[in-house]
Amino acid sequence: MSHRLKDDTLAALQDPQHRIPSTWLYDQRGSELFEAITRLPSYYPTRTEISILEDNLTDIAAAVPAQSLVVELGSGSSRKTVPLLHALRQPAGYVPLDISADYLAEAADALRAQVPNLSVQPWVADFTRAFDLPENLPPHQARLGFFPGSTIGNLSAEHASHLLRHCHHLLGDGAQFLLGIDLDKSPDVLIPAYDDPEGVTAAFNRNLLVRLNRELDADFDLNAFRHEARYFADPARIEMHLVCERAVSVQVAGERFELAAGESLHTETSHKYSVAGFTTLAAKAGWTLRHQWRDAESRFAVLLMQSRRD
Ligand code: AVI
Repeated sequence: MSHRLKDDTLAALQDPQHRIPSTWLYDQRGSELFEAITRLPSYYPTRTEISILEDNLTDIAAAVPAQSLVVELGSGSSRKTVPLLHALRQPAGYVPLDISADYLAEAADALRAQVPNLSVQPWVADFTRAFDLPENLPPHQARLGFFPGSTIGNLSAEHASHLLRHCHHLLGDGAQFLLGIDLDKSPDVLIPAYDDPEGVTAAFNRNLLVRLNRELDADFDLNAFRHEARYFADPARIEMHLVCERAVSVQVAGERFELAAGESLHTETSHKYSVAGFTTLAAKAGWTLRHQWRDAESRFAVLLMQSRRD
């Protein structure tokens, strides 16, 4: 039994907000369902970011110093990382960071096969907390942080700013950071992205209850919970909830909780930024915006930021 999962879940059930950190959505099945989400017609962020990267690879490569070491937060979606590594001028190496050692090793092997002759140094790290880089890095001219997928949007503004500050320190002088952010837009586009007609996001969200039943010896009745995506304008965000359709009594890790009809478990927040708003947040953490690339409808932005000396 994971103590952190247990502590986070019990704390969420004891607190009136019932907020469970979204990292717990990603067990094996959750990761597979998320991968399926990224291919849904209504989930625009992944394909939009890929096409922004593809359309601007030459400009991106020109703006990044030759012999940069690429440090990716997350073990990499080869759909984004491989074209970037191919486009960059003599990348010095690639360091993917991920919390899951198994997933990381698999992804690193797949990448080695697609980008031969590149030093690939997978590194197990939880980037939602303070982390280090390996010591024996290959020689390089500068470091490029790469954080695609708008995953930074799943952090609170406070955590996002800690992470940006930590990366500023870790990547060092002359570093750059290439990062994807999802932009605020009409709920008519956002809600279907997080509540698709195929029901994949609902299954992704409900899978958390399957995980809690399995790993915390809980007895959530899956049929009593409905997936809901809620849009809020200030700060702009989507929240995913599991709403109780009726009063529920549930046992988790030996403790019993009563949930009333209409109460919900808040399982994820996905912040939607403006480039100006994100630039202000990043500036406080030592980063200056150098370039931005967007799609024609301004749904998503890829930002290249430069580290500023403090
Ligand atoms: C991983 N992350 C950027 C996704 C998002 O859009 O916030 C997670 C997700 N949740 C539901 N659909 C996708």
